Amino acid sequence: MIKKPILRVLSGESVWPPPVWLMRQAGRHLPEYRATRGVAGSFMDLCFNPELAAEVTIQPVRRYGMDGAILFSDILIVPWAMGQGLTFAEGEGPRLPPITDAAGVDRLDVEGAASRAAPIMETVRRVRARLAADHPNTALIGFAGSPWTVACYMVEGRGGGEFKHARKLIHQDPALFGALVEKLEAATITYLLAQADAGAEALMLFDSWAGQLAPNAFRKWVIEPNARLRAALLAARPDLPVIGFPRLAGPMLAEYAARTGVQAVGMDTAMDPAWAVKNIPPSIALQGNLDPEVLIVGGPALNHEVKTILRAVQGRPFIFNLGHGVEITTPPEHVVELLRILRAA
Ligand code: 1CP
Repeated sequence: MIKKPILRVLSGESVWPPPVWLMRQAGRHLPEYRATRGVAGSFMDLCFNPELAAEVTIQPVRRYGMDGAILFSDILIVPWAMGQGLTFAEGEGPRLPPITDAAGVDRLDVEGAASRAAPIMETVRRVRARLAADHPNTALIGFAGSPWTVACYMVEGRGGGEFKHARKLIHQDPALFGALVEKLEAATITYLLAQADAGAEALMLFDSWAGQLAPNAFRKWVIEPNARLRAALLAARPDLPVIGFPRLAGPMLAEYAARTGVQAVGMDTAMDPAWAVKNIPPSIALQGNLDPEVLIVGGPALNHEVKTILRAVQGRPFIFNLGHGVEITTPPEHVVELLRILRAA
């Protein structure tokens, strides 16, 4: 059997034209997503409805012919499964009761998390079966948030991007923050291995807020936890590739790539692909990094920006993606145009 293009890249091969998928491809820019979401009810209802979650995972594959299907779920499912409350207020993003002390960390239930996350594994099984039947070249990508990024939400109680409480806590009470990360790591390993058992063919670790940290804090709270996660996954599933995405890491991306053991690194919008080609070990694949705003604009700008990225990474194991998630206002025709440009490369 011929290996799927994304899995070939993740095993170190340069595949050209490069395979493609987009972060947040299964979201609100698609009318069929909004329709399914309307049937499901809330965002959490959709995440925990395996039939509808499998449907929205497949939607961008069906419409665009993506090489990757990203599991429809969220990075905040792990804290929810550990017993921290979670709601998504419409139009306002996630809300969690913030963890501020040792009692809050003690209450987190690592052992019970797996059974609470079981419906997500049913989604994975259904998607994998449907890909096998209808889209045999598309790889199913499972994911979790990395400990630093998920802990940011757990401590802050909400999103928004600054996470000043978490950034203070790592200096005020590193032992408390370390205890939180330790529990989060344990639950995340179990959660990711369950996805692999259910049929995920590659895993992605989203560290969206990695770029908040100074270099030493980045080493301690981004590189070390992701390296430990990677090692635990490797011990249990030696052939399962992992993509790491420490967003806005800047030059720390090189150290992350060299030390975590991931098979690919995601480049955010601000990363220069030519810099990454020079500074990331050549055995590690690159993924990224078109500015999501360019996909909204389309036309000659889209063509020019895509070709600039392709020129920089040609010859490398490379997966095309955006530098961050697809924006809600992205016209689906522009995604079709993007795939046309890539397939002709
Ligand atoms: O109303 C809706 O439909 C909810 C919007 C939404 C969606 C579509 C949220 C709430 N999460 C998701 C799905 C999601 N989130 C996926 C699977 C679908 C896909 O990618 O196609 C994935 C992989 C994520 C990952 C995720 N969630 C990240 C990491 C990637 C990134 O964007 O940086 C983060 C930071 C989250 C938290 C989150 N979930 C949802 C929102 C609005 C947010 C951001 C909150 C904030 O502003 O900090």
